Amino acid sequence: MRLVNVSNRITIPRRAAAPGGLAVGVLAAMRARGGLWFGASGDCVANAADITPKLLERDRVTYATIDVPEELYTAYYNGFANGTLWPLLHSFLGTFHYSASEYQAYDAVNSLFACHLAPLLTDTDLVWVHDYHLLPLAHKLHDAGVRNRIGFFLHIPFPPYDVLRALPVCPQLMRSLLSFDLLGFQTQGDRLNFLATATALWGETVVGSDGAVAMAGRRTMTGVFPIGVDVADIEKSSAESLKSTSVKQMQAGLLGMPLMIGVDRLDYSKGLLERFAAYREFLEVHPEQQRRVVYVQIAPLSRADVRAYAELRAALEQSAGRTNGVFAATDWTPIRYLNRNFPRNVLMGFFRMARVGLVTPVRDGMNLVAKEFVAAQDPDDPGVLVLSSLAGAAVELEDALLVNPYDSSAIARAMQTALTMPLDERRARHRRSMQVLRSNDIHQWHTRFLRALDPIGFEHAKPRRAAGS
Ligand code: ADQ
Repeated sequence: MRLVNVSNRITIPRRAAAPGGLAVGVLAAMRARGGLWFGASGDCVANAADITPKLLERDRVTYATIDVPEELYTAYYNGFANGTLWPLLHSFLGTFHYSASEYQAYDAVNSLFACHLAPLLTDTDLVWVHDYHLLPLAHKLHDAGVRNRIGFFLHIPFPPYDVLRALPVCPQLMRSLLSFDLLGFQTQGDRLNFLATATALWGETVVGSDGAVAMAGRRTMTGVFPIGVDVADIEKSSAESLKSTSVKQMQAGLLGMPLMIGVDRLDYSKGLLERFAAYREFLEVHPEQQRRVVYVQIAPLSRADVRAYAELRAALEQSAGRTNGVFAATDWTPIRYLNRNFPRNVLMGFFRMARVGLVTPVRDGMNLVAKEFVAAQDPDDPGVLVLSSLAGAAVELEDALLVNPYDSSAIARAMQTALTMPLDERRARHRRSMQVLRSNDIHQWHTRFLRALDPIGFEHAKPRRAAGS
């Protein structure tokens, strides 16, 4: 059995990739199992007729990419995927828009994916499709004659039907999801929203007591597979990278002050404006903390061509500038706001030296940063995680300081609690959280999903661990 992962973009070795949780998770599965990873290259081709997949073999993984015509890709990616589905699935109806032509482009790019992936498949391949960019892909693969088992994992939330039905093509997309053999969700809440939508559209009889949806002779299983992190790898790399130049520079810049850190793609779902407001309130309510703490917010630009993201970027710069204007001293900058990527091991080193991790999305499927922050801590002197109760990670990380991300006073209080928490309590919370992370790490995530997708094929294909994975 060969694993075939399909995602909008893929992480090609030695090419700089934008950070993102999906790529981190899929890369771990590919490193452990080998196989084929198929997606768009990010480069353009003049005509769809000229597309030929480019293949690259590295360490038992075949990376296959296609170039997509620019106009089509923009309407698919910036338009329907990130202007329509991303806000809708995160329940942001105010940011959501719909355009029939963008939906057509989305549908057409899914057809292109299917038409170029189908010839690369063999009969025994297990196909695993990732995320909202590719909802119709199994349907398109069936049209192209593919009969393999195909699973789908949604990395982001699945909203209630009352939100989803704002989308004019909701019934078509829901229907095409039933071409998958298995649908995986981050939390039970997401799965139940999906099943309630199926019931609303097609009646109660389509949903079985085991959570499978049966329609027109097909049966689609559903399951909950919360994504995890590579705990052992993060423990090791976070400790080792304390010796790296970037981490030492950060340490020196703290001048002995505790570090509060936030690391998020620059996205309106991550609650950054609310977090900046909470930090301002924290400095007002606790003037004794002024010049006693450093807040570093790392937020690499993401989807910069989508209007809502450009607007958010401007608003964040204004907000950070206002806080620094009001509170900065000649020897202290209240917010250090960095729009750039860092190598993964350096980021884990930053987490390890931080006293407080701020992860306060207003909505998030899971949030890997929350789990990475916990895994990176020194167990003898661990930092404290302040975590949004509206992130999927809050289901597992009950020992974080859970906050409502819209409540700036609650976040400000949690910042103070975290900074003043006694060592014993920090250690106890960290120990319990680590047990949770270890019992559901990244290897268990892909193992559980693939076993559910094909129990028989799975038992015949043993994973391998690549060096360093
Ligand atoms: P994302 O929305 O991208 O993921 P998240 O889960 O936090 O969010 O993953 C981001 C990843 O990028 C983390 O591994 C983080 O370390 C990395 N990263 C962030 N900023 C970085 C920087 N400046 N430099 C380098 N790396 C950086 C989507 C969903 C989430 C879900 C994941 C995985 O939105 O809810 O958890 O997929 O399923």
